[in-house]
Amino acid sequence: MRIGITCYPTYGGSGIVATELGRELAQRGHEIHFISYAQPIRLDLDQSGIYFHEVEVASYPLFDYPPYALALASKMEEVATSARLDLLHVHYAIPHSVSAYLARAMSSRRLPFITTLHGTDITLVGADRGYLPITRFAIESSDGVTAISEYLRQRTIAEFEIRRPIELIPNFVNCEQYFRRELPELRARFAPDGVPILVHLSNFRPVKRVLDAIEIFARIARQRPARLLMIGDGPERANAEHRARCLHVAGEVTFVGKQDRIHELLSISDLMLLPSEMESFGLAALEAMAYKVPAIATRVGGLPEVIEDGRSGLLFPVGDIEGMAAAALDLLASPARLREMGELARARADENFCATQIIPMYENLYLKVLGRAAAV
Ligand code: GMT
Repeated sequence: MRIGITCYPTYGGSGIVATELGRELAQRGHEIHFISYAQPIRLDLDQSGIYFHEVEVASYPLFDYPPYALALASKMEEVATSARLDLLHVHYAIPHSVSAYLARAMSSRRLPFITTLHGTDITLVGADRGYLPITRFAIESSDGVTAISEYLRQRTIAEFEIRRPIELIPNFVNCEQYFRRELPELRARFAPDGVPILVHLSNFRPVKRVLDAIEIFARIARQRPARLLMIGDGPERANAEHRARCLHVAGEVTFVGKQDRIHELLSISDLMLLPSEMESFGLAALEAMAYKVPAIATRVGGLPEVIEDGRSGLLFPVGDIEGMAAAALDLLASPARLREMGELARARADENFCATQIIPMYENLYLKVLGRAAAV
């Protein structure tokens, strides 16, 4: 199939899922055309079957807000015609599904579109009264809709009063490429004295409660030597650095910024801290689990669908800094239990979230939307 994929190209779960999906689909022989305002991070244009089309948003003194959604719609239609796309698959409802709706209406060829809901497009942005009606309209108008967790599926149906079917297709990792490597030199660079390494990976937005990660770590570091790797960047980074200084752990916390090397950094980590206010899925936790790094996370959104509490990780109420710190200290004091939890985390990823299981679900949906397969 020839598929146009649109996503936010910046550092964020939905863009990563869309990019990985495109890469997997291209490997399976499909032709994938990314359409966005910038090349998505993690996208390798040298991979056969992958193309990138940049959306340029012309400005004009009259425009306080350049109309990206319209420029995107025009580009989608143009690419669909020139590359003879079978369908569009947009990630994150706003504004991508509205642009796809316009492209479909403009196109002289049949151009169905699928919307994948990722989380904040429903829970924060879409729930805003200013966006709710258009989000609901775009969801109802899509030819196929998927949500990345059962939590998000149910919440979308309830809050947006959606009457059409929404399919659950969970996020995934490539289980062949995502595996723990032994990297003693790199590990020694971050933890020279062989102490355990905790890790936080996010876009440092307020919803991630990055300061809680620092608070939790400070309580751990008061009791035992440890290091914290902070991977990612975003609005809360300066506050997090400041809090680390205030809590006298700046020397033990390394902010590495946005990273392409997460394979290596997760390989040298022992335990993830993911104290988010909300996660519709928690891709960072799944990626860590593939590297045998269990997460201490919050019992919110779709996280309980990813992490089995007490088995492949531990779940706590939002803001329970003391509870999360105590649990981390217990685990670090028992390397055998930590190792076992890491193994179970990997097994959970293997059994439920490998690309080999998930990509065919998308392919089946594409065929269904194209009318080439019997409706399920
Ligand atoms: O969490 C963010 O701020 C980024 C956001 C996105 O759309 O890029 O992440 C959402 O999608 C990810 C991929 O499906 C999920 O793993 C995240 O849980 C979800 N974030 C939230 O629901 C807050």
